[in-house]
Amino acid sequence: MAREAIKPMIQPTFIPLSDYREYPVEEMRRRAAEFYADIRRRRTVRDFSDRPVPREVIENALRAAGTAPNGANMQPWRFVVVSDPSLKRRIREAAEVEEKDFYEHKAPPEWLDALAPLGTDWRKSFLETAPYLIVIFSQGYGRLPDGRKVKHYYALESTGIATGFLIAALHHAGLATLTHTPSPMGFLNAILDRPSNERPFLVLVAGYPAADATVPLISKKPLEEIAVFL
Ligand code: IYR
Repeated sequence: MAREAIKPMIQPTFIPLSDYREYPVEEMRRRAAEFYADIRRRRTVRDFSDRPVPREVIENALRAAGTAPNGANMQPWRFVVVSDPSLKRRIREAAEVEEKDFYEHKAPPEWLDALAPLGTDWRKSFLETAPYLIVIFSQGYGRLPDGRKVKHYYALESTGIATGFLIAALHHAGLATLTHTPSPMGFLNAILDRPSNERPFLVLVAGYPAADATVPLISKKPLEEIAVFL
């Protein structure tokens, strides 16, 4: 027997789409080209300066991340912004323990080969040098004030989209970032005192690049390799 439709208790409220902007098509072309030209300058940086960054810049980048599309608008993310030197040191020390194990024991040769062009190793001094570590957690479920669980949908996909917005926002502001994924990342819950429904997603290192920063010579796939038009 077909399940009877259960009417949700909450009815939607609709408002006009008043913030949408249509651009004349030439302006649209120009904007698309300019955005690409700007975002393609973004590089993952591993040499950071310790120069301070205004907290307001980080706050607005996080507000931008918080506008990301996400499953059922549950906004299943939590950004823990770490600037305290002793917390940064503890994160570096714990990350380096995991990373040393990864590079020296756990990583299969194929993985190490794939990482070779990037020149990475287990040393993560940037975790102490950079002014901000934004530790991003994904909430598999939420909690109501009374402690009951609220189901989240597409939590990891949603957190990934928000993280993309955050990286783009920080780049737009003129900061460099590094997406760092120590593996496993459980130590982040312990150090940052996060509850068990929050899973570490990645550590986004943010700041100015060091004056003598270098980046690996790598390339991005051309459009023909990443897209198909049918
Ligand atoms: N987590 C390690 C290894 C690493 C893995 C991938 I996949 C990268 O794109 C880069 C590094 C590290 O941070 O060094």
